[in-house]
Amino acid sequence: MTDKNLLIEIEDKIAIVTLNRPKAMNALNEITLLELQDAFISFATNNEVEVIIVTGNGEKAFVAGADIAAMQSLTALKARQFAKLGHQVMRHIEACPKPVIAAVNGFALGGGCELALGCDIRIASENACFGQPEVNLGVIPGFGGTQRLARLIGKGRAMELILTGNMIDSDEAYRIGLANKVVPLEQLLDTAKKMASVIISKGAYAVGMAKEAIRNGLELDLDRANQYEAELFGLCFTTSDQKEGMQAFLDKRPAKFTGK
Ligand code: DAK
Repeated sequence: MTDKNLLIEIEDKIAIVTLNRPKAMNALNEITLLELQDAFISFATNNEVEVIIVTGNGEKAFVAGADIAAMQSLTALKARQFAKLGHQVMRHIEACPKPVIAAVNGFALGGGCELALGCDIRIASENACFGQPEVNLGVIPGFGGTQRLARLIGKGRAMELILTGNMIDSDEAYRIGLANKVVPLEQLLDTAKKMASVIISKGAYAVGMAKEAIRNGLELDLDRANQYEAELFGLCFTTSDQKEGMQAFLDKRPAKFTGK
């Protein structure tokens, strides 16, 4: 598989995945989705990667959506396959045992907003814009937007964004909890890397368990979710990181985690 639609750089345990179709505002076509899928399958087991940052090439767009030119003439069957592929990719991102930060550097529309929603944390540049404009095209969000947006920002706000197709700026995205923070564009990647480094300094096993507990727990009722949390909490006590973390606290020294 070629990697021309995606640029992948790995440094200091951080993988930076850059959507690289700037002439089409980094729109997601089938090949790009397949490349994203391959990338996330490999990150899951790559010991050189502990946090992944997803961003877009250029200063205008994170991802302006699914590729409208490629979608326009799809048959119903092909459209269903395309939507399924998108769902699969978002699932690989969500299920990745390593945290994924979206560094949203411009338009995050349609499938682009859905890609950001599939990530664990969203940092937006001041010029970022979010929206689910699919109704303008006579369709509905097809990569999980109707579900994840409502889960993240609540039913009423998701209804408004999806039914009007309106775009919101980064301040509004921050206000409603769609963006975790907003920074000037030139600080975006550094901010994401700094956050990634903070996460990497913790025990990788515990970080992965915490992600899993939050993600899967949200799909359960509270009693089952708490039970699930207790199981994962117990599992942490099989690790040397738990022993090291607690001993280091008692010794009043920084912990040296190994991710084991
Ligand atoms: N797809 C393909 N090309 C795109 C694109 C997109 N989503 N967005 C922009 N481009 C291309 C433009 O066509 C243009 O190409 P050239 O004419 O230069 O060849 C180039 O990027 C620059 O765009 P503009 O000239 O329009 O630039 P502006 O700065 O004036 O405007 C914009 C930027 C992002 C506001 C505007 O381009 C725009 O509104 N783009 C479309 C945004 C949008 O509607 N996104 C949602 C896409 S629909 C499903 C599966 C998936 C989905 C739904 C259903 N199932 C199978 C059921 C998902 C749907 C979507 O994501």
